[in-house]
Amino acid sequence: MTTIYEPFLAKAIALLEENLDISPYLIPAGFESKSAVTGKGKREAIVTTTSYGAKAPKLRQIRAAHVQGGAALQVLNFVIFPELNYDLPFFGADLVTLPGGHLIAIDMQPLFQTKDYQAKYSQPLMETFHRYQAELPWGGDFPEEAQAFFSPAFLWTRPAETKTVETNVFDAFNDYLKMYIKFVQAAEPITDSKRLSEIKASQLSYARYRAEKDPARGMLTRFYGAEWTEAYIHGFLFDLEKDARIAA
Ligand code: DBV
Repeated sequence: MTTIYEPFLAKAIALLEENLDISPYLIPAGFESKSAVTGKGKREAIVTTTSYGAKAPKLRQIRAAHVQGGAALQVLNFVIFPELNYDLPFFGADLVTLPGGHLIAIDMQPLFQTKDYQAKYSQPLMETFHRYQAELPWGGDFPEEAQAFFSPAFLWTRPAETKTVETNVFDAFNDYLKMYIKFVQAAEPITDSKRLSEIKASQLSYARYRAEKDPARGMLTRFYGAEWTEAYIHGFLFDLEKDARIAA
């Protein structure tokens, strides 16, 4: 049986393969797939988390974590981290289905909250954003401290119907990723050393924030234990600090 976010991941990989020069990104041993049994008696279920990893000439890491634990527990967290010599935003999608409902976050997360940066990387998305916002209204409650990391085109919504995820959210995810690929194709390397150090600082701050505040930490820890979860978060999901070029 296909699960709700499988078509999203398949489409993302297809778009990336068609448009960019994709190659594999090494997934550390033990993180390719992880399963655990949860619940007791009739509620017993297997929860499996699988990883996808790729890279491209301008993209340091393209990675997904796909959690599958039955109809009421499905997550696709998909993030693209550009190379440090490009001013490209991050592509971030958090597609979450829990017993309480669906929670959807899709954005191109900015390196800088400046007018110039928004004109370059958010403005071109605003028409798409407004088109989807009619069907996918603002999801409410949102951690204040996270706001610094989002763009004006941040789609944050809690669809009541699964059908909405399969149609509107699927289309929005595709349109955002297609636009992101265009940005990648147009991006020119940054050579100015001051700008390069600003990019590095911003990338680090983003990766550290995401690792520290990962909303999946509690869930993953319950399923797979703290040791595996911390290793997965720091060693694969948000691994920038482990990159040799950062350590150097
Ligand atoms: N979120 C991740 C990773 C996940 C993941 C790596 C491997 O960053 C899943 C899985 N997100 C996940 C889960 C929940 C959320 C919630 C399981 C539900 C947590 C729960 O209710 O127990 C966007 N995701 C959230 C929330 C936000 C985001 C704001 C609600 C958190 C809260 O209310 O405190 N994730 C967050 C974000 C981006 C993102 C800022 C950027 C696009 O990917």
